Amino acid sequence: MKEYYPNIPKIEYEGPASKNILAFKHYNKDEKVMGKRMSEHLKFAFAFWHGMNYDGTDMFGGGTYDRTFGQKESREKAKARINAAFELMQKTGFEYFCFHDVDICEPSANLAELKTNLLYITDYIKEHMAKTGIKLAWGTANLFGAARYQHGAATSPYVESYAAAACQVKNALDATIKMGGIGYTFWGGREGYDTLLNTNMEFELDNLARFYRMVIDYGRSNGFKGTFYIEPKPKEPTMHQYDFDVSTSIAFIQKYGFESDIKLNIEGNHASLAGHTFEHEIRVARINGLLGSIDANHAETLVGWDTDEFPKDVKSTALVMYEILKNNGLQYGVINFDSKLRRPSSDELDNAIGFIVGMDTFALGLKLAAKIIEDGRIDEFVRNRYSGFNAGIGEKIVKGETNLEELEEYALSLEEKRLPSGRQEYLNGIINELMFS
Ligand code: XUL
Ligand code: CO
Repeated sequence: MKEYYPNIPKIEYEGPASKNILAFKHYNKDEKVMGKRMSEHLKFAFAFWHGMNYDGTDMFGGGTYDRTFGQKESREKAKARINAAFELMQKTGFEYFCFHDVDICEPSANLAELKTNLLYITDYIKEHMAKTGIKLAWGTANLFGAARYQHGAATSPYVESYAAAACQVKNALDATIKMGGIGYTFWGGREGYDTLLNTNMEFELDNLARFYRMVIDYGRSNGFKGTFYIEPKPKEPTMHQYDFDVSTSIAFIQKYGFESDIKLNIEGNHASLAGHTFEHEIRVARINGLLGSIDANHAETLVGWDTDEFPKDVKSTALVMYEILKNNGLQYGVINFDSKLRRPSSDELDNAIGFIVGMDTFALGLKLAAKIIEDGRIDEFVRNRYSGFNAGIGEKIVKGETNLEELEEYALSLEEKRLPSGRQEYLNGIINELMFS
């Protein structure tokens, strides 16, 4: 079989002192952190769309890196892309991958062709999966690229678009089931609106729920035992998206009764676009028992759009991994590299370097999160902050054994006094200390 990346060796762990750009400095997959191997904590998944397809094209100019695999658009190119992807995944140590229907096939002129192409290519991918042991994390359908979704897919006012979306999701879910995926993602890039002046929001949301119900019923009756995820994003491409953030999505999940089938796939850059931190979104999902999977990337917060940068900020990955450790791991999902190269990063080594540095950033984050938990000062500080609710009137509040009259009486008996400090500066100092000790 042709080697696509002869200049990229199998990436090994060489330790923090290594200066080799093609080696892990911190991600040591068999090293144990809090009793579990790093690779169990960090189930990295490779995303076809950014890892293989995106060529650097932006609003102002064409591609800057070669993603042709030496072929013109054809089935041969689609196969070459699969070969190259599995080579790169093996060399960089991915154990999972994720796909959109259109990422893995040759271009399809219509839905019938897409169905045929998907059937063909998934047979081909399954051969690679069997040879390499690499597994499918999740699949999804691209319901945003084609003109037929210009007004939305499952929230379109046009039944033709709705049915087309149903057809695409049915086939993408069949492909996911066929390849043994552990999840299926709904990301609603066009599920939203640009102006309320032409939109029946209530009808669109009810229709979206009817759509998800049909997909879940179809999946369950065809042997899919995995988790469905909603991936929140507030905007882009649509002005206002219905899956705005985790809280909004949870309200939707609860309103339509999807709690037992749908969890959240949370993405770092989407969190920033919604005005939240990545760890905030994960915390909201986790305390509601709805943490599914994550899409790992970082925002460039100085610009207002989705830049999908490779993970680079250790403090952020530490706070993310802290949430994941507190959740006893990602029980329903993976850490998917929905991350892409900067346009000027056009050398053939850059993609591999992006993965190495991204994985190292998560490994450092995991170690720092474990240190924060083992050190215990931060958890203890938080516990103590609420200790007034452990006894007396506080305990009665928690147990639901008091009322406004009793609280009034208690409040009137108090003398005004200064409250304890929140000590944010001290807590920031602990993170710095643990980071560099
Ligand atoms: C878009 C995005 C998608 C989803 C899958 O911002 O993140 O690639 O992850 O459709
Ligand atoms: Co994503």
